[in-house]
Amino acid sequence: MKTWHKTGCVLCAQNCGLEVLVEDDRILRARPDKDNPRSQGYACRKGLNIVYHQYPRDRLTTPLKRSGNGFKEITWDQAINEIADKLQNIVTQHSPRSLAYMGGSSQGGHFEASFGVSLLRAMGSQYYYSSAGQEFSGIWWVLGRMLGRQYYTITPDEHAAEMLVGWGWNGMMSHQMPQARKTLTGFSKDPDRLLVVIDPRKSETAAIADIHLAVRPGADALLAKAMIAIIVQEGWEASDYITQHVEGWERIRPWFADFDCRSALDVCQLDDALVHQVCRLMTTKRWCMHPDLGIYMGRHSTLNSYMLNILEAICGRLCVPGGNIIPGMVMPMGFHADERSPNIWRTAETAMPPAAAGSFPPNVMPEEILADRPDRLRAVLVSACNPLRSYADTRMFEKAFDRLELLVVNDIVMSETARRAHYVLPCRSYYETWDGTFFPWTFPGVFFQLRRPVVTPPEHCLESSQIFTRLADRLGLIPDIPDHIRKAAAGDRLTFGIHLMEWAGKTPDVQKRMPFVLAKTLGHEWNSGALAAAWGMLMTAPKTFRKNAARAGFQTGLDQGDRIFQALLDTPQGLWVGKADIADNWEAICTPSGKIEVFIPELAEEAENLNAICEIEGLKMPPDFPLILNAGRHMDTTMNTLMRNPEWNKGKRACTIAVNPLDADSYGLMDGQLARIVTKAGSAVGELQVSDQVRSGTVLIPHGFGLICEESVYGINVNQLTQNTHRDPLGTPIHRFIPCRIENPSA
Ligand SMILES: Nc1nc2c(c(=O)[nH]1)N[C@H]1C(S)=C(S)[C@@H](COP(=O)(O)OP(=O)(O)OC[C@H]3O[C@@H](n4cnc5c(=O)[nH]c(N)nc54)[C@H](O)[C@@H]3O)O[C@H]1N2
Ligand SMILES: Nc1nc2c(c(=O)[nH]1)N[C@H]1C(S)=C(S)[C@@H](COP(=O)(O)OP(=O)(O)OC[C@H]3O[C@@H](n4cnc5c(=O)[nH]c(N)nc54)[C@H](O)[C@@H]3O)O[C@H]1N2
Ligand code: SF4
Ligand SMILES: [Mo]
Repeated sequence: MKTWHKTGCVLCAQNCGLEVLVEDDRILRARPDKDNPRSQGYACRKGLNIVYHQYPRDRLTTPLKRSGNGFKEITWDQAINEIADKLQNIVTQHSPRSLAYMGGSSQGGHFEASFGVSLLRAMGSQYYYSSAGQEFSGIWWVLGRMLGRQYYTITPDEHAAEMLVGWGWNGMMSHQMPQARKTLTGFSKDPDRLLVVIDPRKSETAAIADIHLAVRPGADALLAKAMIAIIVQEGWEASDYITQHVEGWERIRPWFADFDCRSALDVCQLDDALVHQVCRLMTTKRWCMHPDLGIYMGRHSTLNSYMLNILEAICGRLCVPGGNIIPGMVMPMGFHADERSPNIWRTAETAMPPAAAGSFPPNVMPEEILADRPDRLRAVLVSACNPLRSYADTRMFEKAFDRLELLVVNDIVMSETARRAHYVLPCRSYYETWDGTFFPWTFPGVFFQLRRPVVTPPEHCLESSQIFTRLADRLGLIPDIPDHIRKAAAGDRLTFGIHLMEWAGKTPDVQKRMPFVLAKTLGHEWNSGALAAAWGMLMTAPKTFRKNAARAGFQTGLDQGDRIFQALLDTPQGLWVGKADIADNWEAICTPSGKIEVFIPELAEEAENLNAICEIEGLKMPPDFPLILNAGRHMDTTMNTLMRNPEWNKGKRACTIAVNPLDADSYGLMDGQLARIVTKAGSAVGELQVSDQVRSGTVLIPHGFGLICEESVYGINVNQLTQNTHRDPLGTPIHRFIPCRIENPSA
């Protein structure tokens, strides 16, 4: 019998609602779920092709151990025993600093992170690396300084805005906002609303914009400084708002008061009048901004974020309706890892702080492994990520991983990283187990969907949560759980909760090991550590969420979390679990002054000195690499490394080296022929695409290719062209500004 099941897309952070048709325990196809309150029947081509993700050709079904050049199948007991012993030896012999966990930021599964981080912490290490550390280190660090918390991701409140500014964001292809295409075309078509796009090229989003500022690649910080300066020089800033809510403006105002805007805009290759027009709109309209990888992975990453936030602050657009707001969230995405605190570790070799709300940037990991020091990294637990394709500089990562004494990979497939591991552990896919949505994209509503298993996992597959729990157990890191607590787990959840809290109150370490305790009790009953962790998260949610939940109809009380949990179980399409209030934004700000702090001492010199003259130098390309590679184009045919079966793109031009017609002409290259791209890190040959979407002087290649499928490589692994050292001071890769050249391989 065929049955439709409600679930969600696990491919990107939007997690749009899907319904999947299941027959004989197999997903046949997917359609958008109209009942999902956040996505409301919206889904893109990728989500509709979810079967290709769920049924890859290289699915793992049993634990594997490296043996010579290949792998041999082993039992779970053997895998857990051997890995635990090795971990213990490495940490005892060297130091806890020799251990890292890399994972926890997949777009479909969120609960493993609390287990991975708990295991790491229980073994004495703070070295948690994640994908967030290669996207958001700069912006989250800046938010930590300006608003007081690194996880106060300022989300655009687009529904209440008259103008949406997409800066370095191609939402028509990458989404990154609920119902992105619908929202963007809505802005574009509505005569009363405006879409402004700041992007060097005519992206799919720029193409429908009311105003497109085609900024020179890498010149965003300079442009933002010029825009702030225009506003200051014209006297357009939001004075009342600044007086009331902003601290430090008088101190930094001189950076802009005499700034030479015209020369700066010349360097940015932008029209003075058009930029003035945008500045006027920014000081008269209700607007919000969506910056993205063009800014975060762009040249000057952290400085870009600083400048953009100052711009928003002086226009009075932070923490106001229709502006950029601190969203309501069930749980913060990490913690405030202020590197000035002596309790926060830096990396040993590169002295990098965990600026992305507690996670370190993957870019520094190869140096941390290859370092010549006793406390270098020696053991890495990788889970739900694929560093050997996703992170910069595959060759450096391979070299580093080959030096590890222990590399363990949890995955559903034999990924490129798994192929180099000592142990490969087979996981349940996100359609075979429980997990949830997490990203706070909406305001004032707070959305949550508890995704349930819709098909049975292969017999020997486990959740990463369960794997980490087994390891912690074998390592003796979980306190002995009394019988009455175990038994209570089979009964009423609230009674269990009361017993658990009573025991936790008088037993050391229980609080710190809570994910494991939950997994071994409720998780044992429910066959899911993730589901147990979801219950635990709701039961111990922070006060701000409890308040939001009460506004959404879940009255406060000891059982509030449990009632929300039950409602989520009863509502498979997801639910509004909270309603935020803008007034709480101002209370949330926890800087020393209690206001938005625009003076950041560490960035002051760079910000003050930024001008046309130094940027003319900084933007000059070396003679042997005259072009700029944008290593990471997002299209309907790309999805990180989550779609491994090339058939999903059959007949499509998925992975090309794209250039502008002018550049193709000048190099004597034709659409469809082979071209070679060369960077400092390496070279690759692929199909050339000639397209007006590419800005002259630049080259576009998607990421997420170079995947091995049935022993042949599919597409270009763009990270063989990137260097892990080509990065911002906080570790973010500068993937949008890589010096390169194009050659004719047959010449
Ligand atoms: N189809 C598809 N969608 C995805 C993904 C995917 O793999 N495929 N991945 C998801 C993930 S994990 C993420 S993080 C998001 C990323 O989503 P986006 O950040 O929207 O992705 P990009 O394509 O990098 O878009 C950034 C835009 O920045 C522009 N840009 C490049 N250089 C500069 C510059 O110097 N200045 C400015 N102002 N702009 C510049 C590019 O031309 C591009 O149009 O996408 C998500 N969605
Ligand atoms: N050059 C370049 N590189 C980039 C980017 C770029 O723009 N340019 N963008 C980057 C960005 S924004 C991001 S977010 C990263 C993403 O990089 P990664 O964090 O590596 O994410 P994915 O490619 O999604 O890889 C997820 C891995 O998880 C596995 N997986 C899927 N489901 C499960 C499961 O249920 N359990 C377990 N244990 N594993 C599972 C998949 O098989 C896959 O191997 O890549 C980035 N890499
Ligand atoms: S926008 Fe993202 S979550 Fe939605 S269907 Fe597409 S890939 Fe999936
Ligand atoms: Mo990402």
